[in-house]
Amino acid sequence: MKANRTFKTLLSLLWLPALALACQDKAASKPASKEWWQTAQFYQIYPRSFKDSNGDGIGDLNGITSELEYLKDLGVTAAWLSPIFKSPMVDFGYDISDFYDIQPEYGTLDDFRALIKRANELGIKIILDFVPNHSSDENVWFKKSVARERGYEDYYVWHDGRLNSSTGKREPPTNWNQYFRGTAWQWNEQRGQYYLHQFAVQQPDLNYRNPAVVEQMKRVLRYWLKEGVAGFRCDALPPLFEVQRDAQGQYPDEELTNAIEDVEDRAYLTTKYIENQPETVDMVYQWRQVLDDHQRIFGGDAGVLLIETYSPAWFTMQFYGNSSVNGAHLPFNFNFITVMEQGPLSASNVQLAIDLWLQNMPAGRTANWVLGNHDKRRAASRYGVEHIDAMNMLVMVLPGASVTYQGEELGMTDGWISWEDTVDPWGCNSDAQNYEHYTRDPERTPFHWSSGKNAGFSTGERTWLPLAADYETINVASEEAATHSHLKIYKSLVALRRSSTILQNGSVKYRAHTEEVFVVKRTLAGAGSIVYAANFGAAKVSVDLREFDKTLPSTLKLLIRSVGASKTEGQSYSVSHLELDAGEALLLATN
Ligand SMILES: *[C@@H]1O[C@H](CO)[C@@H](O)[C@H](O)[C@H]1NC(C)=O
Ligand SMILES: *[C@@H]1O[C@H](CO)[C@@H](O)[C@H](O)[C@H]1NC(C)=O
Ligand SMILES: *[C@@H]1O[C@H](CO)[C@@H](O)[C@H](O)[C@H]1NC(C)=O
Ligand SMILES: CC(=O)N[C@H]1CO[C@H](CO)[C@@H](O)[C@@H]1O
Ligand SMILES: [Ca+2]
Ligand SMILES: [Ca+2]
Repeated sequence: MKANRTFKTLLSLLWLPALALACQDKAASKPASKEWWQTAQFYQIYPRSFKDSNGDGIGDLNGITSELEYLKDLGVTAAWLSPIFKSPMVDFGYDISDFYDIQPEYGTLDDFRALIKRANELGIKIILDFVPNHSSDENVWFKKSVARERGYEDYYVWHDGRLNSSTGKREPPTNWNQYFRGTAWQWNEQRGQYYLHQFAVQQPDLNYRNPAVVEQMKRVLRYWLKEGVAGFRCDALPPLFEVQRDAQGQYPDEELTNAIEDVEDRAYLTTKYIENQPETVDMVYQWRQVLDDHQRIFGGDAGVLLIETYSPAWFTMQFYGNSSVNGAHLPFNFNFITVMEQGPLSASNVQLAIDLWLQNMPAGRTANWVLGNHDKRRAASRYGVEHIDAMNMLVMVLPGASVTYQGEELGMTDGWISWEDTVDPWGCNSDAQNYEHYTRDPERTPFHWSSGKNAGFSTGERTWLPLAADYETINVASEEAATHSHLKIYKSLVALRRSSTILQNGSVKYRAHTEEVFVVKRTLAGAGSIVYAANFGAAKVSVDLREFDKTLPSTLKLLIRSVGASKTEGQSYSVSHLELDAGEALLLATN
């Protein structure tokens, strides 16, 4: 989704570039044993583009199962799969026609069970995408609702619309826009009413003010928990609830933002009444209860709830829960995407992104760090390939959990997709001149396994999206074969985080040392310190880290370095004259 305008305003207010204070993590250093998700490395799989097992050019479940060894080798704790449920694929699985079944082109329920079984054997947890806001218009619930079948009349958000007093014609109930451009209301001839769709026309919004819907969606959660999933990543939370209707059954219009002239764009209007309602927070607390109840009854590890919400901090942080109720384990922290989109890659921007999370996070909760997903330009394209190691290191040296979108470990960049090959509805709702601004296809191109046919993704004649051009050099096989590669660095990072008590339990101190150099120090009494230093600038620099922390010893031992760096692991380097090439990033240790 596009960066929210309110959030931008908030950011400009909080923009304090020169503030070089070291901050202590509130929740860290607490000597309590951690739960699995608190230090987890999550890995997002976009199933359509991960691995194709049958040559139809579309990734599938058996493909994922066949590559679970790869995830094991990466060392990740859990994989979350973008939607694998039955779907007409208008929004590539985010339009679900049966929440209880698998999309046939991805496989069967038995294939899914085989995937879970193999993942269990390898010690990898599987998390599913839960898409609560809407279903597909081909879902039987919607068909029954259109037909006003008993029990389904109010499953979706229906409205008569309003009459235009000057033309006498029927018009949509409000001026609300969907995310994918244009009105959020669609007239349904059969029912004789409009329905709300905050996303595409084929994605009608479920009505969460109907208790039957709330209960149905909890059933969905319980159903997949029984199939052995380790939790859910909940999709698109901001639009879950809309404001209550007034006494006449009407909804209010949104106001002009004056930020943009394109009347079709979501950002043309405010989203006061259609996003971030308090009832949405409470619904997440209820889902958490479903997961906790499941664990209480059936035992096993805690099921985890991850939340997708591009919302301002005041709203996002509420998802964690409050002093009396637990909410989501981890509301995704998108600051490395949203905050860093606002300006050039710089140490002060990195600091702002971290500050905005840690300073707003309620005490005792667990932080998390996300670099990308299938809605955003790939991390290596956004930050620059030369900074991908620095960013992968950063999310793993900071306290809490982190999330990798498939390909970030390789430094994969975006593909280029012609207008003819464009399939994303957001792109398709635009036109041949402007689609590149909206389309999300470039970050969804198939994963690169090798430099062979279709990058080893598929044996078929064609793939559902064309490959990115750089697959011959950026792929698993060649990065495995190289002495130094993004992939090898990524694996060392995961291994270090899994074994290091300092990274798991240590306190954190960080700052923009200069406009270019960012420094993090993790410390655990008795175990020592791990120091991260990265140069986001374009020139070589020499820094004195004693200015950052007087207690550092005169030298530090190199643990992990970015691909181009000329330093050697295991060697010691001066703390007062630490030289960093442009784009260089290091992890160093006190012993
Ligand atoms: C009523 O229709 C006219 C003519 O199409 C239009 O200009 C006007 O904005 C409409 N009024 C409302 C309240 O939508
Ligand atoms: C916590 O959230 C619950 C559920 O929304 C609410 O009823 C309760 O008042 C909140 N408690 C505090 C202390 O904010
Ligand atoms: C973190 O600290 C807790 C409590 O002191 C300890 O039980 C746990 O083993 C530590 N974690 C690691 C990885 O050392
Ligand atoms: C990152 C992500 O999951 N984005 C999805 C958010 O929800 C909409 C609608 O379900 C999808 O179109 C996005 O792909
Ligand atoms: Ca396939
Ligand atoms: Ca909704």
